[in-house]
Amino acid sequence: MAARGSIVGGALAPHPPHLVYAENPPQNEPRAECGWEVLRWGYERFRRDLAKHSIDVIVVLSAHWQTYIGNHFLGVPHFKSLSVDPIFPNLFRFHYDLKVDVPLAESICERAAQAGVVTKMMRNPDFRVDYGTIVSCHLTRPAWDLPIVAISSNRSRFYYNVEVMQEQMLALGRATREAIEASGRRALLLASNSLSHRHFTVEPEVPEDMSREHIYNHNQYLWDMRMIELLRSGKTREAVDIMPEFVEQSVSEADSGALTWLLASLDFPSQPAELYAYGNVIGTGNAVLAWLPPTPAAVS
Ligand code: 2X7
Ligand code: FE2
Repeated sequence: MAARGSIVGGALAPHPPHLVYAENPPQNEPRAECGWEVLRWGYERFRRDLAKHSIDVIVVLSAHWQTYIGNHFLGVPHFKSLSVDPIFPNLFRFHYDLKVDVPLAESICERAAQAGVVTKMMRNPDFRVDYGTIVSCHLTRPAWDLPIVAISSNRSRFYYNVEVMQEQMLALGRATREAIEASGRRALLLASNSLSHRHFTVEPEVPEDMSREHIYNHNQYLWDMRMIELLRSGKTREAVDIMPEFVEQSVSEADSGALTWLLASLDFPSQPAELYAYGNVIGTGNAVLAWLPPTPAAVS
């Protein structure tokens, strides 16, 4: 069992709204017949493994909350509203109702600032929470019974360059770990991003028509496989080292800094990540993979 004040585990938890659409939860207005089963069943197995662990809070960094001046943190205890995907309003109209662990958010925000990262608490009660945060949290914990800490993506890769992004995310990761350890909370961390991110250009009439769902560029696929192999063989420092090239070559959503932040927060695990699924959504590459402690039954 994890000690108090620790990161219990972490996951790469991609956020295509299509996956929520295909699950038909009561919060989402559109209805689907099926779709993207490999990824959804992967999330299901992840949730089953997660249920063996006790956690108090989910800390998520989302590629779709984009802030150009620093990393921001949700700083209001409760948010309730409707989230509509700007590109796919036909698939995602989700009524969310979520709690925020504001003290932990403040602590990460403050420690990161002390480490030289520009940070800000977001105190607007009418703020609309981004769909990346919502989708990753919903697929990880559909009961919404835990508070979250939500961190924005400072688009430093665009405003500066990918090296600045890396440096800032390493510092933010250290600050996240220290704040969680000091908080007494047992936390699960989520990097909310796809891997390769080349979209198809013509949408099928039926969104869940799986005959149209595949990778559209072999080089992007090769990059996804290279990154996944590093993560599932415990070579996480190498994964961070190749992140700049990965981001450039595969147009990856890891350009949000989320994956680098996750690996730094976890202190570069040498334990192989468990790969639950890899699959395509509108042609993008998505992996559900996690680092969780071995459970007693799994220890020989
Ligand atoms: O945000 C996304 C994504 N990252 C990948 C696929 C489809 C839609 O939205
Ligand atoms: Fe995305």
